Amino acid sequence: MTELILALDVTDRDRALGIAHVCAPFLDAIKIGYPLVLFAGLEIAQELSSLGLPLIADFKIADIPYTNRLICEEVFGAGFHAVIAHGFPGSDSLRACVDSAHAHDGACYVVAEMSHPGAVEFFPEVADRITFLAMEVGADGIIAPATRPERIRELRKIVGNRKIYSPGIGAQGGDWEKASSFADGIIVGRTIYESSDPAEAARQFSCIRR
Ligand code: NUP
Repeated sequence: MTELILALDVTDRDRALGIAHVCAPFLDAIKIGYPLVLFAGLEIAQELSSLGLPLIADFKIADIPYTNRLICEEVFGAGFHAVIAHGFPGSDSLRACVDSAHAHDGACYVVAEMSHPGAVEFFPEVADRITFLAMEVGADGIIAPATRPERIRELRKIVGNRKIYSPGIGAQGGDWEKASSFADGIIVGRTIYESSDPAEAARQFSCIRR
């Protein structure tokens, strides 16, 4: 079964909480990034905790090891269960995120290749190296593009049975069916939260992904 992760990029706290509550029965995790945290604060993690779902902080952490550690400590202290980090700052920076995540019984996922059109300007050439690095430092998995499912399949050869989560379904043009045949989970934002009936949209994804 492919997991369904809601990307909750809603910039209104009450609307975000409402959508999360009605979609929760159909979700395996909720991913929260800068849009919601900058509007609602890190406390949003506590406010969502009653749903009992893993909360992934998509801050694409990309700093020096010391700063990465500070960011991760704050994120896990706030109640998140996983972080998403960039791999390009290098092994020491990434290891700081992985070590902090594991010290909190959490997970660290690494952006191997991004899903938007401009990603092809840099990412394809470094994606394999970033993925090898992610495996070497003990990351729990990678983020790979649903918009280019053949890349998920390629990166799977490096990742083995660690996780691959894929954004880019729907609004970015990615096809859920192709992505879910190679990924462990799909990350879906606008197609669910901009729907006139977010719970029904999430329910439909939860049916088709089985
Ligand atoms: O490569 C990436 N592409 C991507 O869309 C890495 C990501 N983390 N994301 C995130 O996935 C993006 O920031 C957003 O939160 C979500 C996709 O949302 P949507 O395009 O389904 O609305």
